[in-house]
Parts: sequence; C-alpha cells; structure tokens
Amino acid sequence: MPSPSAGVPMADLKEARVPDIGHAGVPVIEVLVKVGDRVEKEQSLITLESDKATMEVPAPFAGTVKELKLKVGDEVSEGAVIALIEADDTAAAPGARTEEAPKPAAPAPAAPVAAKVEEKPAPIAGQGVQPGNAPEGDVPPTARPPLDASIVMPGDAPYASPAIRAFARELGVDIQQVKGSGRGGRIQRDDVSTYVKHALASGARPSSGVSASVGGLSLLPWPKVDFAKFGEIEEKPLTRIQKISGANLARNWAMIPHVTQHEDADITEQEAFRKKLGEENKDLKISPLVFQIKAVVAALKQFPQFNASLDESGEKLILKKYFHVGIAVDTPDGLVVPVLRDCDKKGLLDLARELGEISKKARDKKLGPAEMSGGCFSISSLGGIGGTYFTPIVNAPEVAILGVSKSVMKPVWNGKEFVPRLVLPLSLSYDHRVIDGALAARFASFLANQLGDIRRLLL
Ligand code: CAO
Repeated sequence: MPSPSAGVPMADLKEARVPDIGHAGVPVIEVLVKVGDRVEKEQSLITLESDKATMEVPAPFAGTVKELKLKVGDEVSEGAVIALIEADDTAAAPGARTEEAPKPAAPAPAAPVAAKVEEKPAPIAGQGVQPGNAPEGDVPPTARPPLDASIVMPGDAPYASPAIRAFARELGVDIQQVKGSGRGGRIQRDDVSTYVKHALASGARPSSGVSASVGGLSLLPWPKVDFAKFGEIEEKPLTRIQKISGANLARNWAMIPHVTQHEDADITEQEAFRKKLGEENKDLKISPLVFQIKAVVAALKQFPQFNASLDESGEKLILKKYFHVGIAVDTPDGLVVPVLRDCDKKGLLDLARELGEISKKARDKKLGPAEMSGGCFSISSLGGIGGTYFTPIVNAPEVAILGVSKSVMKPVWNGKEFVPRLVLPLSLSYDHRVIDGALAARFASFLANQLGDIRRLLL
C-alpha cells in the first residue's frame, strides 16, 4: 500500500509537533483529523490528557494532512511529530522552498531530510470539547468550539478515554463522580459499572450525580424544573473551564470545613508609595496585588501551617519551603489560577511584570498546565471590581486563600480624632481541619500589619 504521503516530495511537507505541554508521556486520547483533511492554522489536531486535564494541540499552520504519525493511546512528549502536513504556502509555490528534496545529482545530506519543522508549534491554548462529546466524525473538526484555557485549578478533572466517557453518558452517569482505579486515577469501564451498581444499591439515580451517596454525603437530587413553563428561556452551555473549575469548587466546598476570617488593612501609605512607584515606572502597571503577594509571603513564613497541604490520607501535613502564589484571574471563559513562583525571591517590580504577563496569557488562553500547578496559597482579588467582603473557596490541596475587596476611604479613630484612611477589606478562608481560628486571626492581623507598613515588606 502506498504511503499516504506518496506523491508529495517529502521536503515539501512540514511537521506539526507537540509543543511544551509541561509533562512527558501524555496519552493521546483523540485524533481529530484524518489523512486528506484540510486543516486551518490553530485547528485542533489531537487531544492529550494529562493527569490534570485534557488539552487540544492546534495545527501550527494551515494545509492538508498527508500522514498521521500518532494514534490514540500513544504517549507523547514535547517535540513528538503529530502529522506531516502539506502546508498551504508549500502547495502554492512548491519550487520556491529552500527545503526541496535534494536533487539526485546533488550530494546527499548526512541525515535524511524527511520533513522539517519550520514553524514553532502554537502553544496549547487549552481544551475545546470534552473528549468524546460526540462520536468520532459526528462533528467536523472545524465546528468544534474554540479553545479554552487548558487547566483551571490544580485538581482532578476526570481522566477517561472518549469511549469510557461515551459509556458513562449512555448510562446517565456524571463522570465527575466516578473514581478511577486505573493508572494515575484513570477511569476504567469497570469503575463506571461499579459506580452504577452502588448508585442503584443506594436507591440513587446515577444521572443526578449529586443524588448519589458520595463520600458520605447523601443529598437531595438536584431540582428538575421545566423553566419554559414560567416564561421565555435560553440555554447556554457552560464553558469547559467553568465545568472543570465548577467540579473542583464543588468538591472543595463540600469537603473542606471552611471558615472565613475578615480583617481590614490600612493601606493609606502603601497606596501613596504605589502611586509614586507607578510614576517612576510608567511602562509597568503596579497593581496593589503585588503588595498583597509580598505580604502573603511574609505571613506564610511567619505561619508555616498556612504554607502546607494535607496529604491524601488526611493524616499528615506537608509543609512547603517554597513560596508559589496562585492568582485567580477572571477570563471570559471562566476562572483560572496561574501561579507566580518563588515570590519570596522577587521584588515588587518583578512581580508586577510577571503578574501583567501571566494575566494577559490567561485571558489569551495561552497558559500551559505547568503555569497553573504547584501553588502554595491563592489570592482572589475583586478589588478592581468592588464589594466589601466575600467568602473565597480554598483551592485544594492548599489550606487557605485570601480574598481581597475594593479599598475605600473610611474615617478611622486614631485615639484623638477620626482621620480619613484608605482601608482594604480582607477575607481569609481556611481549612479548619488544619488551621484553628486563633491562628487564622493571627495570620490575618499579621497580614494587615504588613500591608499597613510597607517597610515591613522589605524585611
Ligand atoms: N482596591 C481598589 N482598587 C483596586 C484594588 C483594590 N483592592 N485592586 C485593584 N484595584 C484597581 C487597580 O489598581 C486598577 O486601577 P487602575 O485602572 O487605576 O490602574 C483597577 O482596580 C483594575 O485592576 P485590575 O483588576 O484590572 O488589575 P489587578 O492587577 O488589580 O488584578 C487580576 C489583576 C488578574 C487579579 C484581575 O484582573 C482579576 O482577574 N480579578 C478577578 C479575580 C476573580 O474573579 N476572583 C474571584 C474568584 S472566585 O470566583
């Protein structure tokens, strides 16, 4: 049988390769194109599934797929060739390329020149459809929804092949509820069957998900209402980010006994300094968040219990000696939490630069999995929007999160008189299994002192 790429000089083909995906040996769970397909630049070629989430790898250029180099089940790392593609520009002007196949008379190159990577693969923008949402071939690849960010919160998006997902859907099982017994927590067919058996035995309807008795929680089924009976409605599917972060938030809210400690920080002096810094660094946006990151690092050093995670057994605390801070970023597709690393080693200006870069990347859907993992503590700032206090949800396996609201001028009693001060409302949610109330109050008060006296941040 002739090779699918027969007839096209090998040097006229370009390789589409796997970009930096933050992990090695990630399984291919879907191949979204076939030989002969025309692909647009950025169109998804394959879906990979790490232990955290699925991600689609887009075509780095437009053209026609001449040969597929991967199949479902292959495990890939950065640089693996996905396909040979006859690029549009190649097809238009074959003779104009410098990578023409060597002419017989020319000296042969030392290494075979099969095809050459000429364009860096586009970074993974994230995930599009849920693998297995539609039977293969049902939806033309070009009709797939645009890519979302690849990972939302460190956590456990279900890890299952499209076939298993389809099987779960057939049985009306919410795959988020199934515990995987395969390698790395991968969900197997048996896991779905076992889940159904347990659900039936407990009298719960599997499709309701929450109605099943999960982890000791026995909840009422979700209300089923025909809203159209009451007036005009419109349906809007959740984005992939919303689905994944929703599942994480629901687990964290249900499993972590949350308490939120509120505190006010007087940031009058800090704000004056921030403005001055902004005037001196006009090319840089100095967000109030960078001061909060520095203050959090100081508080984590002072109270190591906050820079910790419970291990899976729930019997051991893992204390971290590094200071990576996650920042909740609001994007049109939902919430993502990129992580700023080694914040203890960075100054305010470095953090400002990095924060600008990482939040832009988040909004452009260009964050890779590695940029969203390894956080020690998260900050969720609604300061640019408004509100006073709120209850942020702890981002497991972290044990605390700081919610920041909008600073306001308030009259503050200084012992003799009321004076106008800029007050920043803080909301510290924590895992009460790890942190007790007194420690949380101390942490919050320490944090407020740090923010109130910027000289302390330099210590
Ligand atoms: N009080 C008063 N003003 C504040 C403030 C605060 N606590 N925090 C920020 N601001 C100001 C900023 O200085 C900025 O002012 P200028 O426009 O005059 O420069 C303005 O508010 C807008 O700030 P911003 O929100 O665009 O930028 P930021 O650097 O402060 O925050 C980021 C960056 C990524 C955290 C933010 O853009 C964001 O996404 N916030 C939402 C996070 C979120 O959704 N959390 C909820 C999670 S739970 O669902």
